[in-house]
Order: sequence, then C-alpha cells, then structure tokens
Amino acid sequence: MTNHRPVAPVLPLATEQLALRPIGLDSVQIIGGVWSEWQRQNREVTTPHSFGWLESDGTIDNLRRLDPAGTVIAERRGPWFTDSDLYKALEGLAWDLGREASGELSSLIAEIAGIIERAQLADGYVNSFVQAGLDVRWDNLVKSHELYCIGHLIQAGIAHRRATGRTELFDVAVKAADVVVADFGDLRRSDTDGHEEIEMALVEIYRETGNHDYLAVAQQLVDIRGHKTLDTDKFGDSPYYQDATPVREETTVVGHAVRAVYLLAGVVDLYLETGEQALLDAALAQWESMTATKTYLTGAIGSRFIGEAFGDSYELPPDLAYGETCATIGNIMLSWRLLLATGESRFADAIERALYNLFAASTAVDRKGFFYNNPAQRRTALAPAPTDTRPSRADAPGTRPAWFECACCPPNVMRMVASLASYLSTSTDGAIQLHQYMPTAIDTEVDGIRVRLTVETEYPVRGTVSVTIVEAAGTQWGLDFRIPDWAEGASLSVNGTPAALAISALGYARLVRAWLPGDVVTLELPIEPRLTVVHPSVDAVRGAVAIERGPVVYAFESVDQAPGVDLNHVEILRDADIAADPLQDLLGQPSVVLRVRGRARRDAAWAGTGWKRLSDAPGSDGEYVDLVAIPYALWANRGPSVMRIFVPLAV
Ligand code: FUB
Ligand code: ZN
Repeated sequence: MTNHRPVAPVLPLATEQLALRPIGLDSVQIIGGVWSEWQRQNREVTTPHSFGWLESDGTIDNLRRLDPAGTVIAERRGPWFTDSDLYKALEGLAWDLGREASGELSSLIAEIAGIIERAQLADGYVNSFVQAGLDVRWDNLVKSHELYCIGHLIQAGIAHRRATGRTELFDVAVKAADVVVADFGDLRRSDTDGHEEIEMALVEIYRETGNHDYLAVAQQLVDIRGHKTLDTDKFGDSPYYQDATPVREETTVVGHAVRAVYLLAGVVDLYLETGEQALLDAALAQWESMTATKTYLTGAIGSRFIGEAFGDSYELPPDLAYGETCATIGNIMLSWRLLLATGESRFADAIERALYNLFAASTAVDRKGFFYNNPAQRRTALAPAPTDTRPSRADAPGTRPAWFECACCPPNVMRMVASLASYLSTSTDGAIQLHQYMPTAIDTEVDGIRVRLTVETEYPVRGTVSVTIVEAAGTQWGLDFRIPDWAEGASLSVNGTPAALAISALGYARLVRAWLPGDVVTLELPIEPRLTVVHPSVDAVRGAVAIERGPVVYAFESVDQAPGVDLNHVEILRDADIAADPLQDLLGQPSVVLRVRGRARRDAAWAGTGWKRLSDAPGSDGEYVDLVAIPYALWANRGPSVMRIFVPLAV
C-alpha cells in the first residue's frame, strides 16, 4: 500500500479487515454522462440554491448570532438539528473542491468555518439550539441531536481537510470531537444521542488523527445503545432509537430508518478498525434482513410514515411508501462499508439499485427540487409543490419542493453527488475493481506502479463498457468487473478477441494480463427490459409485475399514457412483449422509453361494490392499450401526475 491518502469519505486505518481499498475522488473522475452533469449542476445550481435557503431560513444566522462580538439579533429558527443541515452542505462543498478547485467555494467554506468557530465555546461545544437557551447541554439527548450535529461537523471538517489540505473547519471539528471525549469518554456519561451519526464521525476522526480516544468513545456509544438507556417518554419508544436490543443481538433493522442505517454504518466502521467479528456479523444479518424483506424495488427503505420507520418484514405497500431520501443515502453509506469489508458484489448491487432509482428520483432534473419521502405509487395527481414555502417532511406533493422545514435530505444529496466518484472503484494487491459503470478516468497504482485507464460507456441506456488502458508498465495485474445480479449472459473481450468470463464467488469477473497502453477491454452487459415480481409475502403487489431494464426501475406516469387511460385501472397482458423506443432525450437525459401491451379495464361489473364471492368475480374487460413506461427516476418532472411501478397481470 502506498502512503497516498485518497480523498474519500471512508479511509480505514487498519488494513487487516479490508477486503478492498478505497480509491478516492482525486484518483477517479466522472468525465461524462448524467452523473457528471449532475455533479456540475450540484455545484452550479444546487449549491447556490441550498445556501440561499440556509440563509433565508436562518440556519446560518442560528450560528452567527452566537458570535460574542457579533450583531445578529434574530431569534433562533427551525428544528433542533438545523446545524447539521449546514454541516452536510459544507461537507458536500468540501468533496466538490476535491473534485475540482474553486476559489469562490473555498472562500464560502472559510467564511462559514469562521462563523462556526466564533459560535463554538472554549471547550469545543457548539450547538445553536442549546446555546440559544432552548435546552440544557447534554440534558435531553434523546431529542436534542447534539452529538448528531457534532458528528456532521466532524465529517465536514474531515472532508475539507482531505479534499484541500486546509484545516480551518477541521480544527473546529477536532475541538468539537474533543468535547465529546471530555464529557462522555471513560463513561463519564452513560447515555447517548437519540440519533446515530456520531459513531461514524468519531471513527473517521480517529482515522484522520490516529487519536485512540475518539475510537474508544465510538465504541462506548455503540455499546451503550440497546439497553433502553434513552428516556423514551420524550419522543418515541426504544426500538425507534435502536435502543431496545443491543446491536450485536439484533437480527433485523428496526425503528427510524435513517438512524438504523447510520448506526450500522458506524458499527461496520468500528469493525473495520477493531476487527470485532460480532459487529460485522450483526451488520451483515441486519443488512440481509433489510435487503430481503424491507427494501422496495426502488431502493427505498423505511416504509412507515409514522416514525419514519421500518415496518415489519414484507410491509412494503407502494402507495403508502415513505422511503426517505436520507435513509437510502444511509444505506449507500452502509453498503459501501460492507463492500470494503467483504469484497462481495451484492453490496455494490444494492448501491446501484439505490443510485439509479430512489436516489436519482429524489432530485428534480433541474436540481432545485427534492423529494423528502419517495412514493412508489401515486393514485391521484396532487397539487404542485409551493416554490416559496417549505412543506413539512411527510408531504410529497405533485412535484418536488424547493426546500423543507426539516431540511435533512437536500444537503445529504449534495454530499453524495459530490463524493460519488469515491464509490465507484477500489483496489487490492494486484487488481483494480470496477463496481459502478460510468464514464470515468482513473489514475491510481497497482502494486506501487502507476496505472491510468478510462472507462467509456453510455450505461445504463446501453450495456457496453469499454476500458482503455492509458498507462501501464507491462506488469501483470487484474481488472475486476462487477457482474450485476440482474445481468445474464455478460461477455468480455480484450482488443476485440473474446475472453473467458468466469464470475468469482464474490461476484466479479477478473481479467489478468500484463496490460499495456492502448489495450481495450469491452464488457457487454445485456440490457434488455424484464418483468420483475417481488416476494409473494409483499401482499400489496402480489400478482403484479414491474419492468426493469438493467439497473433501472420503470414507472408508468399518467402524462405518457393514451387519452382516457386511468393508471388506477390497468393491467399488463400475460406474455406481452416489452418494446423499446429508440434512444431519446427525455428531460435532458438519454432515456429508453418502454411500451407494453395492457388493458385499460372498465371494471363495469364491479360498479357499486368493493367485493364479491370468488366464484362470481368477473374476468377483466376493457380496451387493449400500449402502456408507456419511463425510468422511475424521472417521474414528477413534468407536473403532477398519477404514477405506478407495479401493475397487475391480467387474469
Ligand atoms: O432527525 C434528523 C433527521 O430529520 C432525520 O434523519 C430525518 O429522518 C428527519 O427526521
Ligand atoms: Zn432526510
């Protein structure tokens, strides 16, 4: 391993537990396609948009007003945890600077770091809610989000230092981490925060500084949770906070979805440093249960509006889906850590499903609107989102709101988009792994020897992925290609000659050669539309099918259907072929629109009744129609609509 420290969010210090090593966004650039365009928009559109809201909503003023020499006299505004919205946006800016320098954005971070520094107390404590006199320090941890906010501050400071080498925000973050150690370490306090996040942050600042005190407190906070130590009268019950069962004994994900996956991400971080097998086993068991029984096809998790929580296994109703954007981002963070720990492609598969579907759908194509919760079916076209006010978290209006009163999701999107390149590839001794296929330029080392390659692809609209070796010294090393779980019949060729494709137990096809500049490897992933059914215990969509094409989940949206077709009364014909239109530009994105033969049911025999004796149930009747499907990610960008992913198969 070289001494180079990649610019990446997860950089384990211990190497024994690492199956794969991260390659940072300083070594991988996304150089074309939809994700690169989103990164540009993230900087040029979402950043000014978000900082505009962070100003106008008082989020920055909440800290400014704490400057002992300052003049801001406005009252503190917003929920307890508004500081974290700002810190996440700063983290996004920081990763973005690691992608591409900008004097203007550097100055913005420096200016806000100064505001936070002036608000920070001498011992490192900082929290705009408590310091406004609205609560007592550490007195109401179940609700106050004090450690949660400090966790996000730590992550922002680390991102800034890794991306730019600058330390103004990092220094503030270290002081904040130090007050956590001073007040909580060695069990000086035996409680913890109602919202996990600090665990990941403390492990990461241990990685950044080598100071074991941070790791010890992360361990302490993981150990404390699960023993009903949180005062649950104030906000929810113990499972909501993952406080009913110690994490090592829990076998599935419970409670508030963002909290649950943030906890597990921290647990895997702890495992990566300490090697405690029980931590990895618990995270694996819970991830497996979540993925098999509590995840929507779109990658949404947390089906319940009440408590923003996981439901029971198979409780995945599409029309009532909650599916908070932050929860799926948390699952990407968790799955990435499990990928690093195990090297198994199923975690990259989960990241892919999340990225191309729920995550992509979370944000309007103009990058100035966001869904907080993400419906998987919409029966009525709701009114469009207001543009000048912020809806509450549990509303997903007919279009994506510009901002929210509880603004956790948009800045989480910002940091994920800015750091995306660090989630695409990894290295091991003697090999590079490609997990996600986007146009990229990779400049890294294998066994200490510089390797440069470019990936060209139109994935996922087409399944051809071409890798060109730009620089290599003729030494032997391996290129590992993830073969997605949905791909059947993938093939590989080198310089135009077919190569044997053997998929390892980990889910990768490896090509080992003495690579030379100019070598070209082509992976062909057959991207054909397919019908998908879900587990028969998901009662809400039993007997219905969805369409997927490669990693993309499709949705039927009212705006695309023939006049008079009501998507609430349609079915897909059994054995119907799915036809693909020629590649087209849809909402500025290259897209394949699909058509499938179905029927617009009349349901006349059902008039006036909701049930019948089984033997009297009529067969369906109605007009045959072509139902039109577009990528789910693009829905609700053309005004309010009716939308569905699952459609019943004709009886
Ligand atoms: O509590 C902080 C954030 O607000 C949570 O992660 C979201 O679910 C929202 O409740
Ligand atoms: Zn959120």
